[in-house]
Amino acid sequence: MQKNNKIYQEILVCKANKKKLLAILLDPDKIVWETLGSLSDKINQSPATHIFIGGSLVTSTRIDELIVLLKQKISLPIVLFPGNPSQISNEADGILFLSLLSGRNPDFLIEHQVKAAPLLKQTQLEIIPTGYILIESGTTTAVETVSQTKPLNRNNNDLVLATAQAGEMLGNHLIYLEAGSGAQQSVPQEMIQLVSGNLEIPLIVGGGIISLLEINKMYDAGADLVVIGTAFENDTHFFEKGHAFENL
Ligand code: 1GP
Repeated sequence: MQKNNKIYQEILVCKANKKKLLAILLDPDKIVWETLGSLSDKINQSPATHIFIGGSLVTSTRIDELIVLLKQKISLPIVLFPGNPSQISNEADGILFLSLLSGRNPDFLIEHQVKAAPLLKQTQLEIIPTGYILIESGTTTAVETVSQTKPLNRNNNDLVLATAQAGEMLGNHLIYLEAGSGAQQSVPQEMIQLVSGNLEIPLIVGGGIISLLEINKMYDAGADLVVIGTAFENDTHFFEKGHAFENL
């Protein structure tokens, strides 16, 4: 099925070597085009290992253009993180082919994927099947609103673990524990520890992470890749503040 699996193989190698990964999430709707050059410089100066592009509510029709411009300056892998099939771009290197396992809305479990499959067949994108699990985080997040699903209770570790393991057994290559963009509370560390300790496949954690210290705590708990969106969007100096990363 897959045209290549370079991005995923590198993630596996990093996991095996305990090298932690960091994705900067860019929402195409929030790009200030005039400052894309300096944004690219900041990304190059940051410890980021991947760029994720997407969001729950993206309306921009300039995703191709954004990726082409980023690629002129940045050599990191660019991975789509789409809220729906309209965010597919053949300019990217790969796509998280997400299934929202925490919800029971068939549209986000399988319907969008059925619509996306013929489109993806025509691209060269590396397709990375990803079990996506939304965790309660204090407020109603965009993912919850758009998907019309409820997040899993942040105290119900057993249910989150069973959901992640079901995702792995279904053949997903990654599990993504998501608190939601701009979440009040990020995913609890005990939950990350439990899930990562009982999965073979790599674990992504994102949503509401706003300090370098917190990123390190996520790594220590067992996250293989951490996603930073809002904190970098609000302050492109975010990665210059505080101490260096221990694990990157
Ligand atoms: C959202 O996990 C990502 O899908 C990133 O969240 O914007 O809160 O960093 P933040």
